[in-house]
Amino acid sequence: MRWDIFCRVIDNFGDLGVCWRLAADLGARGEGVRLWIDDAAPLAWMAPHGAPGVEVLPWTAHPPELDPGDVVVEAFGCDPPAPFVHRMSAAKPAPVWINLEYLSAEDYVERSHGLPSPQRNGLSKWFFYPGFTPRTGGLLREAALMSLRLGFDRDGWLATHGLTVRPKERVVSLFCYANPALPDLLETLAHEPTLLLVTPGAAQRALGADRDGLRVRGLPWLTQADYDRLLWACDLNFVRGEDSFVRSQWAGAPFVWQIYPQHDAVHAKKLDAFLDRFGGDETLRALWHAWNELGPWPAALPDREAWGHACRAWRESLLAQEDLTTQLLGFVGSKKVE
Ligand code: TRH
Repeated sequence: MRWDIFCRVIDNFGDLGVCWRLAADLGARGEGVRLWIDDAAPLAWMAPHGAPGVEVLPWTAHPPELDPGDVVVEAFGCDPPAPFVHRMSAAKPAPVWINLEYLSAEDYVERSHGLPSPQRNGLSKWFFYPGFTPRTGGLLREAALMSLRLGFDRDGWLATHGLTVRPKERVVSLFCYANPALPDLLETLAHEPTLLLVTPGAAQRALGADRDGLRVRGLPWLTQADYDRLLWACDLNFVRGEDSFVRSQWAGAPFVWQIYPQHDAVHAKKLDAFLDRFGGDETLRALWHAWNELGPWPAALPDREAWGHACRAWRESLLAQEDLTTQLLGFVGSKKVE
């Protein structure tokens, strides 16, 4: 099929990150994708070589006047341009119109996933919710992901980035927003030998020099594929937003999520909804709350072995679920015959 994916960047990299990942995954499955984006600049580091089957188009004030394909995905309610929507309603047959929503573990997702929203032009827009349970649209997971993860050469990959792990050193990655708990984290990490690998942006700006027990190394922006490998290389990953959060779950190592903060504190509810499903114990909850300014810094990190076990068990439960792209293809197929 021919797909049009519309993406408007609100801030950060998650909007583009998710849309690019979906576009590339569809392309890898033989679909033809046009990704309409208002700011494609981060693709220069996220995906410098592009992806088979994916064409990137500028979403400017006067975007190219192209006819819609078979499926239109509007990411996160971004409202495709009015002339394009007009052409959608004139098309015979009309394309299947999907609104791909933000990820949440909250209960409303199961209730809302797959519902239609009738539009004034006579078309239906279908809500498609990613999620962690079988009654949601699932999570993006490329077909080859787990086999690549299995065959991963950790030391080799680290070496290509000029990094060597010392004996008995723990490796931790850090991708975060500005975070007042950072000094507490550094203090805690330094209790045992740690190599801290820090992504660009807020994390790097806030970090100082090495100290006893803690070696700090700044990284450049990595490609999406290489960022996965960073997560695979680490014993503990600090992630944020939406896409890196999901990728850390596929990595299978302990992870700590800094949720995207919202003004009305709805993010606290969203964070707890995930913790409730994940089933973390009190030490884990305390750490996650502290990292999100929702509680005091805990005395210790969760028990490493139990934490690792919980993350691998969680990954297994997610692997039992169909991935988002497969589900989306099935969903679109069912709407086309109606
Ligand atoms: O950048 P983010 O904070 O994005 C956020 C969230 O999606 C949030 O929910 C949304 O409301 C807001 O954007 C607008 O975090 P996220 O979702 O992890 O996206 C980062 C992307 O960048 C992800 O696709 C991984 C990618 N990435 C790389 O490709 N290379 C890198 O080196 C790093 C650090 C990230």
